[in-house]
Amino acid sequence: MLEFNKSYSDSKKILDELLVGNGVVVFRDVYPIDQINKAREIVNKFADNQEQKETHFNAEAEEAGTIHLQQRVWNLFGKAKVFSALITHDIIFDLMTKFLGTEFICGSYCASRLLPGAAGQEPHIDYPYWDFYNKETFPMGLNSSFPQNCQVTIPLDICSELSGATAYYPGSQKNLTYPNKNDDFSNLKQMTAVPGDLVFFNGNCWHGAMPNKSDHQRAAILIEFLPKYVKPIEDLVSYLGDDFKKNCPERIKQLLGFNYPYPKIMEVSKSVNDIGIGYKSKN
Ligand SMILES: O=C(O)CCC(=O)C(=O)O
Ligand SMILES: [Fe+2]
Repeated sequence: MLEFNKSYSDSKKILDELLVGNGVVVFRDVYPIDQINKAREIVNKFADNQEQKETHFNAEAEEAGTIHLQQRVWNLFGKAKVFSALITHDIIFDLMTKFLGTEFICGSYCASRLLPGAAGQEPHIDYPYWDFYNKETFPMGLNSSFPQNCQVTIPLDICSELSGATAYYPGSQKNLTYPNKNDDFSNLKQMTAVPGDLVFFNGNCWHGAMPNKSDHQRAAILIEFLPKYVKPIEDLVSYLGDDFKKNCPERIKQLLGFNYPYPKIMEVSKSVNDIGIGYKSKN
């Protein structure tokens, strides 16, 4: 796993590692520990008190009757201000702007908490290909030559081999396929990281939460970033009140997709003609 600190200079090396290298990069010591602890406290409060929410890639845990040990807290924008601060970090905006385009958006913002005894997830790839096992529902010739996703993990607890740090299969993102039981998973690595770190990985890289065999919880924030034109998995906008939407910072507006107005109700839209570069008329 390539490691950097906050003062990296070569973003091309980082983005190449995500696209055509091992698929995972970690930044050490990015967030102050009290900011992470604040986020952790809120995630724990919700995870402790809410009903079990939708999760995914957990068929084995469901069968074993331990799915309640793998918890999700969704809609982090709506939970507390600290989550807006974490997601708008300059490193995230610098790298995602280059990787996914200047109007990249957030497609999901949640926390994943594994309690001791949690079974972990099956190996998978992330959105927009998370149901790529239904290959016939995707366009012909689809490949991973350019990014349409980037995942970010912000550990809230120690993510160790024992506590179920997310596993990944280095380089598997280069060939867009959905992993299955006949694949060779022997070269499995884990995204080991501690609170304060910031992990990026290519969602096409085979990965999944591992079993938590430790005696402590393993919570991590999971963020899905997408180019502006991909339909997100989580409806982040409907959760939020007008007050939040009007008063949130520009970066949050971008993340919520407000800068890209589609689908638009064209029939009632005012008469505008603002798409196109105007080859002749504007010269
Ligand atoms: O919690 C984790 O370690 C990974 C979760 C994940 O990959 C997912 O839910 O798509
Ligand atoms: Fe995933």
